[in-house]
Amino acid sequence: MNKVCVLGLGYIGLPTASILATHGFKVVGVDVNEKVLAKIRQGEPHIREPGLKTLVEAAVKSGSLLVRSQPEPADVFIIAVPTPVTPDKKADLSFVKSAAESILPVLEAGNLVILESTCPPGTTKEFLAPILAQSGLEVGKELFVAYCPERVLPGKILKELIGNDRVIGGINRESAEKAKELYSAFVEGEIFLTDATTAEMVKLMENTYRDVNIALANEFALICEELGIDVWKAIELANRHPRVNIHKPGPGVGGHCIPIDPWFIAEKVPQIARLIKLSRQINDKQPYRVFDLVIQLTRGIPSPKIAILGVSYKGNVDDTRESPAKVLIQLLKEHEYTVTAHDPYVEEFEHELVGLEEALHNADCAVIMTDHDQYRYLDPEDLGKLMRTKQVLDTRRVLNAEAWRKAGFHVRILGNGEKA
Ligand code: SAJ
Repeated sequence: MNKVCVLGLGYIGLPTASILATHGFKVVGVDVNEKVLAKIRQGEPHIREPGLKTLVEAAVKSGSLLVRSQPEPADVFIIAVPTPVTPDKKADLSFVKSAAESILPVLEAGNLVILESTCPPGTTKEFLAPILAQSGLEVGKELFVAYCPERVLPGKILKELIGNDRVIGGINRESAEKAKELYSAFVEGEIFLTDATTAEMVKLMENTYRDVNIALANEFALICEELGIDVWKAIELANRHPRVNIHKPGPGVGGHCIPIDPWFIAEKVPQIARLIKLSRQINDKQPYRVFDLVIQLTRGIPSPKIAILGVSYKGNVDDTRESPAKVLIQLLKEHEYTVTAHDPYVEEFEHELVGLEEALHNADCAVIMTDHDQYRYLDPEDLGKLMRTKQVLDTRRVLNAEAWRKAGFHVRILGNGEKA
């Protein structure tokens, strides 16, 4: 195994291609987006991720990472393309299909094809393998096929690509063994072998566990508000139990994984996956809950202006996919609120982004939607002077509420029903 062709140079494909290229492999990265290719050719990643620029630069400069718009013959093909969810909550496998079809002309006996994209259980066996069989090669004997989910956390991708344990599901044992050989070149975590459908399910279970846990936290938040207590304190105390790990409530669940992956299980077994679907509904409702709180806080204020702080889906990343802030901004605009938005990480967004001071100028309520570290250290004295009404709604509990209250703010924290 010398040459690896990585299809899809996004959040997973690009870091994986660069790591392989700096671990002794000749790597050809393939993407359909010419702009992405042009940037990478200059050693510039098109996504922001700690450490990635240095790595891509090194990989490109050394000549070990080349980028192309079409696949080339290689020993291993890694498919890392997006698998979005359709409006009726089914996996859209069209990118997997076109990536698989694009390698048909260059596949050779002895090749290994690895799917990394998140997929409904059964995809590798029932969807990918039949496409690859069109090459004329016998899958499992002449052509090895495995599913190896990525499990890395945006913001820590490079560290986790190397350090995390990996699960590899082969279409047969030989396929899994071959894939293990590849990942062993850079993975320092343990590698576990299983069958392809189990590996697909493992990936979906990890993210579904998190979604259901967050839904429970969000439900606890509503209950605690009703009971006049603080959910954050209650969760902290409950989590002192050695076998309890309740996640955090918040304004909703975003990103390209957790709000989507549970649907890939539900589409296969809609009658059985009741808790999974209910949790999705609970989490999707959270931005509406935040909207209700904004209405309460601005009641009686003529033409209220709301400043949204943070539009990415979570702290310290620039990714706005499925971000709860999008839903909230849309709702506010539909109800004729004046809205300004600020985010220190995000460069491109569907609504205009402005500087922090401009966002807060004359605002009647600041809404913290993302737990960027920078927001923890905001100075309420300074910011209060900019605002028309000193109110802040903290949906992530990042502020020092006492300091803000001292500066004259009315502070509302999602999930805290205590009378301030
Ligand atoms: N969130 C909460 N409360 C919490 C934790 C998260 O409301 O207690 C929200 C976040 O603010 C965010 C969303 O959930 O909007 C998802 O964030 P995340 O940090 O939980 O997850 P992702 O989407 O950045 O990455 C997840 C990870 N999965 C797990 O931790 C099980 C990552 O390891 C996966 O590789 C990734 O999904 C993926 O690609 O599938």
